Amino acid sequence: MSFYHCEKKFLRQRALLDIPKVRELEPHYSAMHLLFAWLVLGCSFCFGQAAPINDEDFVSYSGFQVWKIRTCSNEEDQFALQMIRHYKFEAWKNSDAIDAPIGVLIPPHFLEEMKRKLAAINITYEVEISDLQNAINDENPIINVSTITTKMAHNMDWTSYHRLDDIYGYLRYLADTYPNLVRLIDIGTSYEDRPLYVVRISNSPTADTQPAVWIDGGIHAREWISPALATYILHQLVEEPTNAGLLLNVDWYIMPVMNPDGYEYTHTKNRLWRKTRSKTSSKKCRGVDANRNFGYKWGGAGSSRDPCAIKFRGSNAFSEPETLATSNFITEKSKQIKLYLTLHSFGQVFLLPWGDSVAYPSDYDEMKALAKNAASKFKRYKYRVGNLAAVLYRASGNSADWAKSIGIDYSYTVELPAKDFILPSSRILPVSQDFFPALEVFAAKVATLNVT
Ligand code: 0X9
Ligand code: ZN
Repeated sequence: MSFYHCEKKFLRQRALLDIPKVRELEPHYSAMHLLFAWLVLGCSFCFGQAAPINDEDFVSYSGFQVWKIRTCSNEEDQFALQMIRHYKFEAWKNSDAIDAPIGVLIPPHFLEEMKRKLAAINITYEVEISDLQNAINDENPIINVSTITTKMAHNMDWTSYHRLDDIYGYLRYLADTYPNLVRLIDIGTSYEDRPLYVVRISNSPTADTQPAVWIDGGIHAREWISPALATYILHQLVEEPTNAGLLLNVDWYIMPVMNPDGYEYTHTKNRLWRKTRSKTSSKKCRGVDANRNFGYKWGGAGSSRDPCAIKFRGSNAFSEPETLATSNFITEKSKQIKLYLTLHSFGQVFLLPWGDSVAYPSDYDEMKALAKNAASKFKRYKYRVGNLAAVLYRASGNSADWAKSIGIDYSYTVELPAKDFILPSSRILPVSQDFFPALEVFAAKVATLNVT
């Protein structure tokens, strides 16, 4: 990022903010700072909090804006984060890195107040989305009529985001049409009783003997590009003969939608829902962040014990039927699965363990070399590669850390390209086509590994 907007403002600002010269990167506030922030921010939050919504009502984001706040120093960064926490706004991608802009979702009735507060301390921002509901309405135009009227055996395409029925219909279609290659495995049911499906692709005559790649999508309900890419990968591996080389000596396990209840909920009620849909100890708040619910370092930094928080870790590790079924299946196949890949959005980054703290596995360099090699295949979008906690933020209980911890040597989280969670459906194909060649690198590596 360029720091041109940062010039010549520090002195005036330091006086305004009254913040000490040295601050830690991690949030750390003295009572004085908190009191001061409280005074600067005022107490509008005490009165202005939105009324609790009925969980079954449709949530409109009309008038909501997404801002990118650009900070110039740790002090500003911490101050902006403190302000976001104070107002209980949702921060999108508040990377700990000082040069990363902070995305923040601002409800309409706070817009003016925020403008004033940021102007008072001279912090700059850009309005990235001026009306979130408009962006949501434009994201996924009605599926084109020809798909519905032609008598296709499935409704899937990669020019629109599809409901779960279409996705599951496509998985069944693949299993029925290519029985020698594809098996649909029902690994359990979600909290709301939807099936949890894994697709196995294997051209080996003896099942489960080849080294395998695991790919999952849709852990986070609102990251629609993730299941879209997972189904695109299925399509390419199964239906595109030129990709036959990727099936040589390698099996694939692909779970396109790990959190089907949440996914459906984002289509019907709340486009920005992230979690599962289970009941919690709070009557008001449902759902667990499935990517904080896995059983390695569960409950640590970057996860919340508050059932209303978007990073709620759950009452215990694997409290959710979705994470439990997935982890049981992967554990059962852990000798075979050599590479774990979980698809998220957004950020254009390959994240490597560990995510609970800034710590690196002993084979980090090798993991990183493979990811860099895979990322070098991307032509349209450039990805960064690095340790989760260092590049992004801490995320204890995430699935990729857990996969690494059970001995799957190559374990990655990918944050796909997008500016925010709303990505027009016209971008599904460009993102997917750009991503697919990276799998050649992964498959080639996995093919060399022994199933022990
Ligand atoms: O916070 C998360 O769970 C992920 N980011 S997201 O915006 N998609 O929610 C990052 C988790 C990274 N996890 C691992 N490195 N395994
Ligand atoms: Zn995610």
